[in-house]
Amino acid sequence: LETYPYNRYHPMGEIYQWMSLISEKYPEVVTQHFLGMTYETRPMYYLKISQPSNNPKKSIWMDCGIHAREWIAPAFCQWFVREILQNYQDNSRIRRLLKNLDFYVLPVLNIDGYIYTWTTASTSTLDRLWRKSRSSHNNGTCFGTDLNRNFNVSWCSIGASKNCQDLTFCGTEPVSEPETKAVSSFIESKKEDIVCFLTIHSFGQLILMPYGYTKNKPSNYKELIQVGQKAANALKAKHGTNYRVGSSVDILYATSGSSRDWALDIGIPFSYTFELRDSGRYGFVLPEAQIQATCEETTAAVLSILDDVYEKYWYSNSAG
Ligand code: 0X9
Ligand code: ZN
Repeated sequence: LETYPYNRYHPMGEIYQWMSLISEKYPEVVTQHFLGMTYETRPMYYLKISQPSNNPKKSIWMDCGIHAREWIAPAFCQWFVREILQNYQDNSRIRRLLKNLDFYVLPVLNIDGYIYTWTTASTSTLDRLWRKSRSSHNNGTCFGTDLNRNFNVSWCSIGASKNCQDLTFCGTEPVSEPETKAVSSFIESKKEDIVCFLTIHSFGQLILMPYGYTKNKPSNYKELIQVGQKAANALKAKHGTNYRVGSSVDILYATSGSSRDWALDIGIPFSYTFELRDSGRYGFVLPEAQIQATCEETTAAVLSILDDVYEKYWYSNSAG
């Protein structure tokens, strides 16, 4: 584990191993838990990072790799977990966060798709760029649901397709896929505790807030913008990378059935999508040479959001 190369992309087998190793090495802070099975019957595990505390705690959720080809996302989840584990004892900021927040991290949401982009990457550029899951439709004539169109929020109303050939195929009904079922039911079961929902994608250098399915603004829009803008500033301070902050539908495009909109609508106030580097030169195929800087700056942004989340709940607790 000491020598695990965090500045490289890893095939799924190595990520499974990494999850086991890290929970063996830091058993008092990180534990591995079963979340559900993928379509192709692979186990999905999340990591819970938690410290004993007398304070009433809140929780945050972060998932990476809902889209198979966005390899920088799982790389970031791993980087972030290491950052927390290496620093929670000596760094007062991270210690304070962990005293007040439990972290749930799902390093690869779309495991079947991720494996598909790896196993066929050497023979076909097209498959390196696979996006969806690997569920079979129309008697095996077409494959994959866009898991980020399959959540139960304004399902398949806009920016999604009912044609299984399409990149944004929304599935046969809301939450038709085992992966979205697993994530939805876990989050539902913990929604009283979870106050922040982060879902990590690439590319575009954006911090996106709800909504994607409507131009209506969420009731906490101003606060979401403020917290998001502060995060973008913290990110830029690391390596000068520019991010834009705004509603998905305003600064990207319309989408329905996305996890982030669903999370906000079930009551999780701080819900964001990150679109990591770059802004188009390499796109989904971000060179490994950029992993470190991307993860450093994204860590700064996520910690900025978590500081704000912590402060908000700490002050409201202490105020009664
Ligand atoms: O289209 C998507 O699902 C995301 N972009 S990506 O290039 N990573 O595929 C954007 C999701 C933003 N969320 C919503 N618009 N709801
Ligand atoms: Zn994506």
